Amino acid sequence: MEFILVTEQHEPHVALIQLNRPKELNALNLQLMLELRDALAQLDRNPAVKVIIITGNAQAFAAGADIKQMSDKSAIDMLTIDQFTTWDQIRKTKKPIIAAVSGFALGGGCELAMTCDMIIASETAKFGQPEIKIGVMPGAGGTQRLTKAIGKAKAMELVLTGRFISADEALSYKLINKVVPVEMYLFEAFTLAKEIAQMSPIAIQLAKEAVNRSFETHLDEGLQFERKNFYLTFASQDQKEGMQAFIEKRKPNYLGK
Ligand code: CO8
Repeated sequence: MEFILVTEQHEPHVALIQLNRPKELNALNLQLMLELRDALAQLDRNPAVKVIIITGNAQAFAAGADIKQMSDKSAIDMLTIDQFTTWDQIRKTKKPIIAAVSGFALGGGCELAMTCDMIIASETAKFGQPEIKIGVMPGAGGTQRLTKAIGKAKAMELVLTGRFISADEALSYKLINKVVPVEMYLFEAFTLAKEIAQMSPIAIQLAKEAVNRSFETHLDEGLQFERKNFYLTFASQDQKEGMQAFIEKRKPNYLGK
Protein backbone atom coordinates (compact mmCIF):
# COMPACT_ATOMS: atom_id res chain seq x y z
CA MET A 1 0.00 0.00 0.00
CA GLU A 2 1.51 3.32 -1.07
CA PHE A 3 -1.13 5.85 -0.03
CA ILE A 4 -2.75 4.34 3.07
CA LEU A 5 -1.51 2.84 6.35
CA VAL A 6 -3.45 0.06 8.05
CA THR A 7 -3.09 -0.96 11.69
CA GLU A 8 -5.13 -3.47 13.63
CA GLN A 9 -5.65 -3.48 17.39
CA HIS A 10 -6.58 -7.04 18.20
CA GLU A 11 -7.69 -6.51 21.77
CA PRO A 12 -10.50 -4.02 21.15
CA HIS A 13 -11.04 -5.46 17.63
CA VAL A 14 -10.64 -2.06 15.98
CA ALA A 15 -8.69 -1.38 12.78
CA LEU A 16 -7.38 2.01 11.71
CA ILE A 17 -6.90 3.10 8.10
CA GLN A 18 -4.91 6.30 7.68
CA LEU A 19 -5.01 8.14 4.35
CA ASN A 20 -1.41 9.00 3.68
CA ARG A 21 -0.76 11.56 0.94
CA PRO A 22 -0.02 14.43 3.31
CA LYS A 23 1.68 16.74 0.77
CA GLU A 24 -1.44 16.65 -1.43
CA LEU A 25 -3.77 17.03 1.57
CA ASN A 26 -4.78 13.38 1.04
CA ALA A 27 -6.31 14.10 -2.37
CA LEU A 28 -8.08 10.91 -3.40
CA ASN A 29 -6.34 9.63 -6.52
CA LEU A 30 -7.44 6.42 -8.21
CA GLN A 31 -4.74 4.29 -6.59
CA LEU A 32 -5.54 5.52 -3.09
CA MET A 33 -9.19 4.63 -3.60
CA LEU A 34 -8.27 1.15 -4.88
CA GLU A 35 -6.01 0.62 -1.87
CA LEU A 36 -8.77 1.80 0.44
CA ARG A 37 -11.24 -0.57 -1.23
CA ASP A 38 -8.84 -3.52 -0.88
CA ALA A 39 -8.01 -2.73 2.76
CA LEU A 40 -11.70 -2.47 3.68
CA ALA A 41 -12.51 -5.74 1.91
CA GLN A 42 -9.68 -7.46 3.79
CA LEU A 43 -10.75 -6.03 7.17
CA ASP A 44 -14.36 -6.97 6.42
CA ARG A 45 -13.26 -10.60 6.03
CA ASN A 46 -11.07 -10.56 9.16
CA PRO A 47 -13.02 -11.91 12.17
CA ALA A 48 -10.60 -10.21 14.58
CA VAL A 49 -11.85 -6.79 13.40
CA LYS A 50 -15.28 -5.49 14.40
CA VAL A 51 -15.08 -1.75 13.76
CA ILE A 52 -13.00 0.26 11.30
CA ILE A 53 -11.80 3.86 11.63
CA ILE A 54 -10.75 5.92 8.61
CA THR A 55 -8.69 9.01 9.30
CA GLY A 56 -6.27 11.41 7.66
CA ASN A 57 -4.00 13.72 9.61
CA ALA A 58 -4.54 16.86 11.68
CA GLN A 59 -4.41 19.09 8.59
CA ALA A 60 -6.60 17.10 6.22
CA PHE A 61 -8.96 14.18 6.19
CA ALA A 62 -9.01 14.54 2.38
CA ALA A 63 -9.22 17.68 0.21
CA GLY A 64 -11.23 15.90 -2.47
CA ALA A 65 -10.69 13.82 -5.56
CA ASP A 66 -7.31 14.43 -7.18
CA ILE A 67 -7.96 17.45 -9.42
CA LYS A 68 -4.61 17.07 -11.19
CA GLN A 69 -5.49 13.51 -12.19
CA MET A 70 -8.91 14.56 -13.52
CA SER A 71 -8.24 17.94 -15.08
CA ASP A 72 -7.67 16.83 -18.70
CA LYS A 73 -10.25 14.04 -18.77
CA SER A 74 -13.22 13.98 -21.12
CA ALA A 75 -16.68 12.83 -20.10
CA ILE A 76 -16.04 9.54 -21.90
CA ASP A 77 -12.65 9.12 -20.15
CA MET A 78 -14.42 9.53 -16.81
CA LEU A 79 -17.13 7.08 -17.80
CA THR A 80 -14.51 4.54 -18.93
CA ILE A 81 -12.28 4.94 -15.86
CA ASP A 82 -15.45 4.26 -13.84
CA GLN A 83 -14.00 5.09 -10.44
CA PHE A 84 -17.41 4.84 -8.84
CA THR A 85 -17.39 1.05 -8.94
CA THR A 86 -14.63 1.37 -6.33
CA TRP A 87 -16.82 3.73 -4.28
CA ASP A 88 -19.74 1.29 -4.54
CA GLN A 89 -17.52 -1.51 -3.23
CA ILE A 90 -16.43 0.70 -0.31
CA ARG A 91 -20.08 1.48 0.42
CA LYS A 92 -20.81 -2.24 0.69
CA THR A 93 -18.42 -2.73 3.66
CA LYS A 94 -20.40 -4.68 6.25
CA LYS A 95 -18.54 -3.57 9.36
CA PRO A 96 -19.21 -0.12 10.78
CA ILE A 97 -16.80 2.61 9.71
CA ILE A 98 -16.12 5.72 11.76
CA ALA A 99 -14.55 8.72 10.00
CA ALA A 100 -12.16 10.56 12.33
CA VAL A 101 -11.92 13.94 10.63
CA SER A 102 -9.53 16.80 11.27
CA GLY A 103 -8.82 19.67 8.88
CA PHE A 104 -10.21 19.59 5.36
CA ALA A 105 -12.98 17.16 4.38
CA LEU A 106 -13.85 18.60 0.99
CA GLY A 107 -15.47 17.33 -2.19
CA GLY A 108 -14.70 13.61 -2.45
CA GLY A 109 -13.22 13.88 1.08
CA CYS A 110 -16.54 15.07 2.50
CA GLU A 111 -18.27 12.38 0.42
CA LEU A 112 -15.93 9.73 1.80
CA ALA A 113 -16.66 10.88 5.38
CA MET A 114 -20.39 10.74 4.63
CA THR A 115 -19.99 7.25 3.13
CA CYS A 116 -18.73 6.18 6.57
CA ASP A 117 -21.34 5.40 9.20
CA MET A 118 -20.43 8.00 11.82
CA ILE A 119 -18.19 11.06 11.89
CA ILE A 120 -16.11 12.28 14.82
CA ALA A 121 -14.52 15.65 14.07
CA SER A 122 -11.82 17.79 15.57
CA GLU A 123 -12.81 21.40 16.17
CA THR A 124 -10.51 22.36 13.26
CA ALA A 125 -12.46 20.25 10.74
CA LYS A 126 -13.90 21.96 7.68
CA PHE A 127 -16.54 20.26 5.57
CA GLY A 128 -17.64 21.32 2.11
CA GLN A 129 -18.53 20.42 -1.46
CA PRO A 130 -16.45 22.98 -3.38
CA GLU A 131 -16.65 21.20 -6.76
CA ILE A 132 -18.77 24.03 -8.17
CA LYS A 133 -15.78 26.35 -7.85
CA ILE A 134 -13.83 24.23 -10.34
CA GLY A 135 -16.63 23.91 -12.85
CA VAL A 136 -18.03 20.55 -11.81
CA MET A 137 -20.35 19.15 -9.14
CA PRO A 138 -20.22 16.43 -6.48
CA GLY A 139 -19.96 12.96 -8.02
CA ALA A 140 -19.47 10.50 -5.19
CA GLY A 141 -22.78 10.90 -3.40
CA GLY A 142 -22.51 14.51 -2.18
CA THR A 143 -25.76 15.78 -3.64
CA GLN A 144 -27.60 12.77 -2.25
CA ARG A 145 -26.02 12.09 1.15
CA LEU A 146 -25.57 15.72 2.16
CA THR A 147 -29.19 16.48 1.29
CA LYS A 148 -30.47 13.48 3.21
CA ALA A 149 -28.26 14.35 6.18
CA ILE A 150 -28.82 18.11 6.52
CA GLY A 151 -31.90 18.85 4.41
CA LYS A 152 -32.42 20.54 1.07
CA ALA A 153 -31.95 24.22 1.95
CA LYS A 154 -28.50 23.91 3.56
CA ALA A 155 -27.33 21.22 1.13
CA MET A 156 -28.32 23.39 -1.83
CA GLU A 157 -26.45 26.34 -0.31
CA LEU A 158 -23.28 24.33 0.28
CA VAL A 159 -23.33 22.60 -3.13
CA LEU A 160 -24.06 25.82 -5.06
CA THR A 161 -21.66 28.13 -3.19
CA GLY A 162 -18.95 25.58 -2.44
CA ARG A 163 -18.41 27.25 0.91
CA PHE A 164 -16.93 25.35 3.83
CA ILE A 165 -18.62 24.82 7.18
CA SER A 166 -16.93 24.44 10.55
CA ALA A 167 -17.17 21.34 12.71
CA ASP A 168 -19.58 23.16 15.03
CA GLU A 169 -21.86 24.07 12.13
CA ALA A 170 -21.68 20.49 10.84
CA LEU A 171 -22.69 19.28 14.29
CA SER A 172 -25.59 21.72 14.46
CA TYR A 173 -26.80 20.44 11.04
CA LYS A 174 -26.53 16.84 12.33
CA LEU A 175 -23.96 15.93 9.69
CA ILE A 176 -21.55 14.60 12.32
CA ASN A 177 -21.69 12.87 15.69
CA LYS A 178 -19.31 14.83 17.89
CA VAL A 179 -16.74 17.65 17.93
CA VAL A 180 -13.70 17.43 20.20
CA PRO A 181 -10.38 19.27 20.55
CA VAL A 182 -7.86 18.38 17.87
CA GLU A 183 -5.71 16.31 20.26
CA MET A 184 -8.75 14.14 21.01
CA TYR A 185 -10.48 13.29 17.75
CA LEU A 186 -8.72 10.00 17.13
CA PHE A 187 -8.99 8.97 20.79
CA GLU A 188 -12.71 9.81 20.69
CA ALA A 189 -13.18 7.75 17.54
CA PHE A 190 -11.43 4.81 19.23
CA THR A 191 -13.62 5.21 22.32
CA LEU A 192 -16.75 4.99 20.18
CA ALA A 193 -15.31 2.09 18.15
CA LYS A 194 -14.41 0.14 21.29
CA GLU A 195 -17.91 0.59 22.73
CA ILE A 196 -19.45 -0.78 19.52
CA ALA A 197 -16.86 -3.57 19.32
CA GLN A 198 -18.21 -5.02 22.58
CA MET A 199 -21.43 -5.98 20.79
CA SER A 200 -22.20 -9.10 18.78
CA PRO A 201 -20.62 -8.86 15.32
CA ILE A 202 -23.74 -10.37 13.78
CA ALA A 203 -25.99 -7.81 15.47
CA ILE A 204 -23.60 -5.00 14.52
CA GLN A 205 -23.67 -6.04 10.86
CA LEU A 206 -27.44 -6.50 10.68
CA ALA A 207 -28.14 -3.26 12.55
CA LYS A 208 -25.83 -1.28 10.27
CA GLU A 209 -27.51 -2.82 7.24
CA ALA A 210 -30.96 -1.93 8.56
CA VAL A 211 -30.12 1.68 9.44
CA ASN A 212 -28.57 2.12 6.00
CA ARG A 213 -31.64 0.62 4.37
CA SER A 214 -33.79 3.43 5.76
CA PHE A 215 -31.25 5.92 4.44
CA GLU A 216 -30.57 4.33 1.08
CA THR A 217 -33.88 3.17 -0.28
CA HIS A 218 -33.84 5.75 -3.04
CA LEU A 219 -30.09 6.36 -2.94
CA ASP A 220 -29.21 4.07 -5.83
CA GLU A 221 -31.37 6.00 -8.25
CA GLY A 222 -30.04 9.30 -6.91
CA LEU A 223 -26.43 8.16 -7.22
CA GLN A 224 -26.96 7.08 -10.85
CA PHE A 225 -28.49 10.44 -11.65
CA GLU A 226 -25.71 12.35 -9.94
CA ARG A 227 -23.05 10.31 -11.76
CA LYS A 228 -24.44 11.05 -15.21
CA ASN A 229 -24.48 14.78 -14.47
CA PHE A 230 -20.98 14.66 -12.96
CA TYR A 231 -19.66 13.00 -16.13
CA LEU A 232 -21.47 15.60 -18.20
CA THR A 233 -19.56 18.44 -16.51
CA PHE A 234 -16.40 16.95 -18.08
CA ALA A 235 -17.91 17.70 -21.49
CA SER A 236 -17.67 21.44 -20.69
CA GLN A 237 -14.80 23.84 -21.27
CA ASP A 238 -15.59 25.28 -17.85
CA GLN A 239 -14.44 22.04 -16.19
CA LYS A 240 -11.07 22.29 -17.98
CA GLU A 241 -10.82 25.97 -17.10
CA GLY A 242 -11.85 25.47 -13.46
CA MET A 243 -9.40 22.66 -12.79
CA GLN A 244 -6.57 24.27 -14.78
CA ALA A 245 -7.08 27.53 -12.87
CA PHE A 246 -6.78 25.61 -9.60
CA ILE A 247 -3.53 23.99 -10.74
CA GLU A 248 -2.15 27.34 -11.96
CA LYS A 249 -3.30 29.03 -8.74
CA ARG A 250 -5.40 31.69 -10.53
CA LYS A 251 -9.06 32.68 -10.72
CA PRO A 252 -11.12 30.74 -13.26
CA ASN A 253 -12.72 32.51 -16.22
CA TYR A 254 -15.95 30.66 -16.92
CA LEU A 255 -17.58 30.99 -20.35
CA GLY A 256 -20.66 28.89 -19.74
CA LYS A 257 -19.79 26.27 -22.32
N1 CO8 B 1 -6.45 17.53 -5.85
C1 CO8 B 1 -5.14 17.61 -6.15
N2 CO8 B 1 -4.25 18.32 -5.41
C2 CO8 B 1 -4.73 18.98 -4.34
C3 CO8 B 1 -6.08 18.95 -3.97
C4 CO8 B 1 -6.98 18.16 -4.79
N3 CO8 B 1 -8.28 18.03 -4.49
N4 CO8 B 1 -6.26 19.70 -2.87
C5 CO8 B 1 -5.03 20.19 -2.56
N5 CO8 B 1 -4.12 19.75 -3.44
C6 CO8 B 1 -2.68 20.04 -3.46
C7 CO8 B 1 -2.44 21.46 -3.94
O1 CO8 B 1 -2.44 21.53 -5.36
C8 CO8 B 1 -1.08 21.73 -3.35
O2 CO8 B 1 -0.10 21.09 -4.13
P1 CO8 B 1 1.21 21.91 -4.61
O3 CO8 B 1 1.94 22.18 -3.31
O4 CO8 B 1 1.90 20.93 -5.49
O5 CO8 B 1 0.74 23.16 -5.25
C9 CO8 B 1 -1.13 20.98 -2.02
O6 CO8 B 1 -2.17 20.01 -2.14
C10 CO8 B 1 -1.48 21.90 -0.85
O7 CO8 B 1 -2.67 22.60 -1.18
P2 CO8 B 1 -2.77 24.21 -1.13
O8 CO8 B 1 -1.44 24.85 -1.37
O9 CO8 B 1 -3.90 24.61 -2.04
O10 CO8 B 1 -3.16 24.39 0.41
P3 CO8 B 1 -4.01 25.58 1.06
O11 CO8 B 1 -3.91 25.38 2.54
O12 CO8 B 1 -3.64 26.91 0.48
O13 CO8 B 1 -5.54 25.30 0.60
C11 CO8 B 1 -7.47 23.93 0.23
C12 CO8 B 1 -6.17 24.15 1.04
C13 CO8 B 1 -8.47 25.04 0.53
C14 CO8 B 1 -8.03 22.59 0.66
C15 CO8 B 1 -7.12 23.93 -1.29
O14 CO8 B 1 -6.04 23.04 -1.51
C16 CO8 B 1 -8.25 23.49 -2.16
O15 CO8 B 1 -9.14 24.29 -2.45
N6 CO8 B 1 -8.23 22.24 -2.63
C17 CO8 B 1 -9.20 21.71 -3.57
C18 CO8 B 1 -10.50 21.41 -2.87
C19 CO8 B 1 -11.51 20.92 -3.89
O16 CO8 B 1 -11.89 21.62 -4.81
N7 CO8 B 1 -11.96 19.67 -3.72
C20 CO8 B 1 -12.90 19.05 -4.63
C21 CO8 B 1 -12.18 18.29 -5.71
S1 CO8 B 1 -13.25 17.65 -6.96
C22 CO8 B 1 -13.96 16.33 -6.20
O17 CO8 B 1 -13.66 16.00 -5.08
C23 CO8 B 1 -14.95 15.58 -7.03
C24 CO8 B 1 -15.54 14.48 -6.20
C25 CO8 B 1 -16.41 13.60 -7.06
C26 CO8 B 1 -15.69 12.43 -7.62
C27 CO8 B 1 -15.03 11.55 -6.59
C28 CO8 B 1 -14.16 10.56 -7.27
C29 CO8 B 1 -12.93 10.22 -6.46
